[in-house]
Amino acid sequence: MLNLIPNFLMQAESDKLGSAFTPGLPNTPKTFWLPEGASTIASEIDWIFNFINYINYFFFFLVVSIMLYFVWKYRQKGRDVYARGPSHHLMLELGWTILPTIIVVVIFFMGFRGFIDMRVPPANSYQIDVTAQRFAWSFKYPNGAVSNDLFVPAGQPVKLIMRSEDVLHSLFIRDFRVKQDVVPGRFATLWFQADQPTEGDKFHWVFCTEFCGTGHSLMNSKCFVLPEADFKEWETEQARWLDKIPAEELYFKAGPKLFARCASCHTLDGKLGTGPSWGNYDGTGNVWERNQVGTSRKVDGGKALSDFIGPGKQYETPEGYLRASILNPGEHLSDPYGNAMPTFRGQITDKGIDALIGFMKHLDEFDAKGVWLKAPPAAAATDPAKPAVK
Ligand code: HEC
Ligand SMILES: [Cu+2]
Repeated sequence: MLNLIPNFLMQAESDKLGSAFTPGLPNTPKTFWLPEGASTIASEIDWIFNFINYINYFFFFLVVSIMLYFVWKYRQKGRDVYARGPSHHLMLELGWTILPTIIVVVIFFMGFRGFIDMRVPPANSYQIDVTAQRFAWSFKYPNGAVSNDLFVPAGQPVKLIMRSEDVLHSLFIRDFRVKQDVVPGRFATLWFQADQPTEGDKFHWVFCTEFCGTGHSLMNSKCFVLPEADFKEWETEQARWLDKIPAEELYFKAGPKLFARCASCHTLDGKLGTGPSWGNYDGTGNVWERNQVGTSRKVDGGKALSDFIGPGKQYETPEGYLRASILNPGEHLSDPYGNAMPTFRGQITDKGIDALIGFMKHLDEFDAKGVWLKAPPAAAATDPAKPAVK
């Protein structure tokens, strides 16, 4: 039995490089228990799931029917009647030991095979680096593009290399039937292949399934599967989108898009979340206005902004301080908040930070959802067939 395992492992791996998964297979249909399966592993997982489920139904009804029958048959008829039942039955004992053992071993082997398939990414996988932080996912592509929603090429194996900036998270793409914990201080990997491009604005949910704090339920992204050529185009576009925007248009073209990465903790309408709203919530003005020297705002448990903003101080200007709040959020904490903001160092470029600060300066030109009020009507029309480039 033991020397079967290495062959079995090698078989699983060679399948992977060969023809185990035929590209272009349709998604597996939605069932009562499971949503539509949209990856090449889905049919295997669903098969095992259904197999175990039917065994459960079978034994559940068997045991419950026998139980009900016995309840009826051996119901107490008189007060002092004790039937002397048989104390041992060899065939029965053997039967209910051997049969479940066989079933369990079969399930184990099927599960083990699926497990190996899921653990061994094909050599030609497309790699995406994933960072989990409270409370957002961020995806980085080989050409340097970064996004908060996951975009993948159809018909190609995709490998995610994942790490956490803070606590335990877990990436779960229900429709792909894949899930992997992301433990701080370690790299975790996961792979899948989706053959069917997502149509229009349809997508597959990417969830965090490890309770990671108050914003956990907001830690969801969308996964779009694009046809190979569209994906290439998206990737190139995504890597360059900021560069192409002239400086004076940054705050309204890039600001709201970048704000999407802050919106799980900061609002624009004055409602407090995990972090302070960027709107005016306490009469000291919006995020730009209240970060000027001379406002009544307090940081670090009672310090005034003038303690560290101004000529010759730690930051020359409020812009410098806001920039530092994004790159080193723990340095000065806005009262009464704790150190809950992740750093965006390496994730948002200088130009992106300029765009965000410009956005803060012009907040009065945006509605509470971050829509630019001065937008000419034509600019609002976007092609609904293509997911918005974030
Ligand atoms: C996980 C939640 C979270 C996310 C995401 C987040 N922040 Fe924060 N942010 C906070 C918290 C909490 C504070 C208050 C403590 C502090 O000052 O670090 C804060 C404070 C700030 C401050 C200074 C305080 C103020 O309002 O005057 C700025 C500026 C800021 N965040 C900008 C950003 C930007 C820009 C982004 C997105 C790129 C972002 N934050 C994303 C939680 C978050
Ligand atoms: Cu999480």
